Amino acid sequence: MYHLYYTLESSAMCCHAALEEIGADYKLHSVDLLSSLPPEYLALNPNGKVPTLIHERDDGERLVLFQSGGILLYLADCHPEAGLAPPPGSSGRGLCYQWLAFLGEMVQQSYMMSYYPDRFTSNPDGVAAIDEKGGEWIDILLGQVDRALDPGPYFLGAEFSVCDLYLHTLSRWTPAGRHPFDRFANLARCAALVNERPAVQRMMAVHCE
Ligand SMILES: N[C@@H](CCC(=O)N[C@@H](CS)C(=O)NCC(=O)O)C(=O)O
Repeated sequence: MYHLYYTLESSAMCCHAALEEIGADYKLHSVDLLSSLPPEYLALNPNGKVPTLIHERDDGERLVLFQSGGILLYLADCHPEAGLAPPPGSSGRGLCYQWLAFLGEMVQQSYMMSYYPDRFTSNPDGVAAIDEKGGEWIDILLGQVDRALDPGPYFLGAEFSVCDLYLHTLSRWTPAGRHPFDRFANLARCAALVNERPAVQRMMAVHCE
């Protein structure tokens, strides 16, 4: 049994979609990021972020995981029959590690600079410049991903993987129309393709009713 701690339209979307792809038994637990988080949640995820996954394993262990990239790979490993990642040791798996790390460490961080610029400086006069720089980085990095998705349609060519679920989640991060994905044809095509998957549609029905 899995427990996913989530907030609507957050990084948890890709993990939620992966649970749907697998057809696993899971429960959703809503986390209110706008209120101060209870100590019980901070004990699970000391960063005070979502997602957090708890896996009550068949061997009796209760595993707690945070960071969506790690959660996605763990789920892919526990359920190889779902075909969410190429086998460990394959070249496809290497690329899967690369792109998940790139999306999490680089692309997501540039979004953070743009949406939470005050977190990157103690100088109030520097906030606008960090937001601007974040936007520049988003363009540079999404451009790189767009080239990697040519010819695609997925990160790993013809083979769908958890990298595409992560990308689909990032494609939703366009508050007030900022940094829209449709400037990048291959990105937009990949996100649209992922969006059509029945499992992703079930996840979207919860997050974006
Ligand atoms: N790289 C992390 C990022 C998690 C993250 O930043 N989640 C956001 C929601 S999309 C969050 O919890 N934000 C609350 C905050 O930063 O205070 C992951 O993918 O799990």
